[in-house]
Amino acid sequence: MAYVYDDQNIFAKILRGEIPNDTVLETEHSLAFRDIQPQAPVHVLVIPKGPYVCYDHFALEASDAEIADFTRAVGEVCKQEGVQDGGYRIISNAGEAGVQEVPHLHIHVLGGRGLGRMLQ
Ligand code: DGP
Repeated sequence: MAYVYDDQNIFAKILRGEIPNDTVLETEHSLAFRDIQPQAPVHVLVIPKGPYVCYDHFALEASDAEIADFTRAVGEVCKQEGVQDGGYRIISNAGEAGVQEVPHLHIHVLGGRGLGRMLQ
């Protein structure tokens, strides 16, 4: 499949500094910031800086350095936000069926409250 990245998406604008954000972590290849519509006391979005539409695009085409950096950034956010002990959920919506609103890969890190059971 050919991935088509739209550089006018909101997260691309955040990465270019055109839209403000509440950054919690920045690394060489990743940025983490608070979701504008938080669904839990902790709701952070972690994105790669590269132009990747969704998880499979990133996992299949990003460099090992980008993948390592991003994976580590998600873990760092969990640590920094203090959700390791109480537990958390990470989610990445992709495409139409996944109801992905912003077409730049993002991992939601949710925590700080009981999140209920998602999968039966
Ligand atoms: P989704 O693509 O459905 O996985 O969710 C996109 C999320 O992005 C949604 O929880 C709201 C958040 N969001 C949308 N626009 C902005 C924005 O301009 N700033 C921030 N911080 N979050 C945004």
